[in-house]
Amino acid sequence: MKAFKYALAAGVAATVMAAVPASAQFTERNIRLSNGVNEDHPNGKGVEKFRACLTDKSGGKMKVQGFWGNALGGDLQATQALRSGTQEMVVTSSSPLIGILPDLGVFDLPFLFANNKEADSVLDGEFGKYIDGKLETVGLVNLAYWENGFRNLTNSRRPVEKWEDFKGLKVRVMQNNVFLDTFKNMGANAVPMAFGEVFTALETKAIDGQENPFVTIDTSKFYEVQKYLSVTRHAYTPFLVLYSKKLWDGLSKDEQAALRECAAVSRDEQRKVSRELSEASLTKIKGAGIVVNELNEQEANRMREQAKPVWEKHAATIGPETVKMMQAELDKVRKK
Ligand code: TF8
Repeated sequence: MKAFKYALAAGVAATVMAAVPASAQFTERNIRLSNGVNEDHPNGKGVEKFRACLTDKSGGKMKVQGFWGNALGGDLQATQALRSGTQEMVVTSSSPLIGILPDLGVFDLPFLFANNKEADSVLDGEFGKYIDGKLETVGLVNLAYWENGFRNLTNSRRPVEKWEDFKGLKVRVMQNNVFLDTFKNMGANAVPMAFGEVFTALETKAIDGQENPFVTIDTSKFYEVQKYLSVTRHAYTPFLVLYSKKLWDGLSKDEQAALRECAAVSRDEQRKVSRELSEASLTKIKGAGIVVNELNEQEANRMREQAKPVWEKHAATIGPETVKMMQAELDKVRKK
């Protein structure tokens, strides 16, 4: 029996050794990776894949410790911890970070992407790399773009079927001026608020509504404290998978390569799960008694028109070059 156990242990060790070249340089590391969302969000599967991939590539040396539901602070707070080198990683929306890098505001422009294909092509292509370069200058290494998703409006007052229905609704928006203006411009009473405060604010009716993708409305249980969901798809905000540049610079080339490869592998998994769960989440939300409405084409177009001044107003702050480059990339994708 003992011999059998030893043989088994040796076998396992051999498998691990075989995957990692003898010359590779890996050090025992504990990588703290925080998330604002809960673990049943698609990010849970993304992180699981990331962890498994890193274990494999580093022979078990690089360990990933996931934190969920803002346990290490909100998106912005965690990102600042990365910049000062006191935390390794965060998966965060780009939107709350525009104070750190104004160019990120380009992703917040209303009705920027029309579908997943546009978002994937722009984020995984030249434009994504261009933003990655800018992020490095502010102390952040972006390993990949994961999916947060197309955002939809929920509220407790009435169905929103045309832009005039926003009038007077007290809607929580992210701490982001592009979102603030988009909702003000629709006539809503927009209230910037950190994600961690949203559930309670909805529950106590301090606010009427909020906007997020179906998977977040589901896994953060907003559907329990909301009555109406309007499929507005007014923005697609990506997740950044960030590593502290300060700590990154102390990693070996092998460790850096493993992190990049694993972030890309888990990106594919995270997006796949996000898209599958999106449908399931919508079904669950409907099943919970939320009244769901789509926008008809005419009203969707009117909403898009109504949002246009926000582009003009914010192009200068985001950076005209960045907005122009985004438009050129989108034109390319749309021609394909
Ligand atoms: C928001 C965002 C958040 C994400 C998450 C906390 O509404 O969409 O859901 O940033 O990581 O604040």
